Amino acid sequence: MRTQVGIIGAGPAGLLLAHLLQLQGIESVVLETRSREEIEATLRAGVLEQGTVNLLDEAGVGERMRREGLPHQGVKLRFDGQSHRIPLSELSGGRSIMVYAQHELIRDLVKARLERGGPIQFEVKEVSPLDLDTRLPKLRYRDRAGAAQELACDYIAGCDGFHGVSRSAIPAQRRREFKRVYPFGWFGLLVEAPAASEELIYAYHERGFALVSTRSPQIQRLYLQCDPNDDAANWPDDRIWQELHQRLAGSDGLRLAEGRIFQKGVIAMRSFVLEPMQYGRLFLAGDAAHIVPPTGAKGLNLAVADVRVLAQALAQFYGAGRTDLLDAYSATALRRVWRAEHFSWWMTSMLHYFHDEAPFHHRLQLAQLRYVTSSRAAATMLAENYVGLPLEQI
Ligand code: FAS
Ligand code: PHB
Repeated sequence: MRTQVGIIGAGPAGLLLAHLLQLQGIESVVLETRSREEIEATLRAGVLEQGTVNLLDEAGVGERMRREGLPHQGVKLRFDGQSHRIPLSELSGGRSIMVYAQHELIRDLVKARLERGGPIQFEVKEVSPLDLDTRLPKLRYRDRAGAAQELACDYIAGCDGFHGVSRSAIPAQRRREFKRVYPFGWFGLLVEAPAASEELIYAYHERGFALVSTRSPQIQRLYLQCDPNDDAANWPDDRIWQELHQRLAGSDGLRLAEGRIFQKGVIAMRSFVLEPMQYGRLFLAGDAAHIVPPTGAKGLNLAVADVRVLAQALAQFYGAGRTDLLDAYSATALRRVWRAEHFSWWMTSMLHYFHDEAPFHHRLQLAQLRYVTSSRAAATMLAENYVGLPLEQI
């Protein structure tokens, strides 16, 4: 088999890249190890930056997002029992965020792909990228029926997430890895209950961080700072509610509505960057090349930013035979990656309780929170990073 661009992974990075290329008349084949049902049911991110929303609109896959997504113009930081609103839109020239679940976006992208006759091979196995430093790289794999297949490509896009194969296909001596692992994780849950707040609440508390997010007026997404090696079995519902009420308690009458918890899971917290994000004719995008702790809500948005740059570079190659944007892909993408890495580390450091740190550290965190919620300059820094710097800016 032969195609122009072989794409490993049908996550937001792989599917959006395939779509953007198709809009430019560039062929691609998406190889995915899991089934359509599995990828459309994977619970992950929930916040889309302004730039991501605009790109999905421009690419013609934003209709359901507009209909069912929840635009938010602000976000709240909570500490000492009080919530403090950061007016995101007011401080960022009218930009905002959209709360729209990642798996809903995956459904939209799979539907658009299949309706346009674009190939996605689900349930493939043993994907291995080969001949990456030649003019005809290949993807060997076993298809759903188990038959050995070989896909020859001009270029390969590694969009297979943190645990995929594409990163390790880069020789060790040709890659540098930058990482930080945090001494805590997030315990995430989905609840059938009315929203406690019309905007997200990031809460700092000595018992640990808590996040009040949402999916719809009936379904809430809640997170609690927990031990990274914790197990959902250690969290019976009454312990969850008790912990949430304690961490969100205050004199302002905020009261979380309880309800049926129908999903629980522990999420690891790490920062990771691979440099460069390219090797020969292999280009990495999204979690395959970088991970951010979810505190800054950047993971999905970075994947989108990467494939926007990569799609433009591939379009320039196929349209004008030029490779300067492809040659600059890694450096271009990494500028935004490091900005998001810094912002995500900064939000994580400010809002989580470091149990092993001295009380001096906790006082510093409170001083930081008081400054960010009282200084227009500091709040503007948070706001413009949270809604996302314009994609064309960095
Ligand atoms: P993805 O991991 O989404 O997709 C990669 C795809 O490649 C998967 O479908 C996988 O099955 C497939 N694949 C893997 N190996 C393969 C192989 N060898 N061959 C073929 N296919 C292969 N971000 C937030 O902003 N907020 C959150 O709350 C949040 N929660 C998260 C929770 C978890 C558990 C995780 C892991 C991430 C979370 N993130 C969150 C970050 C998340 O949104 C990612 O940044 C986003 O999924 C990245 O998209 P992709 O790069 O497309 O990778
Ligand atoms: C979510 O809604 O899942 C969510 C929101 C904000 C974050 C992380 C996750 O920072």
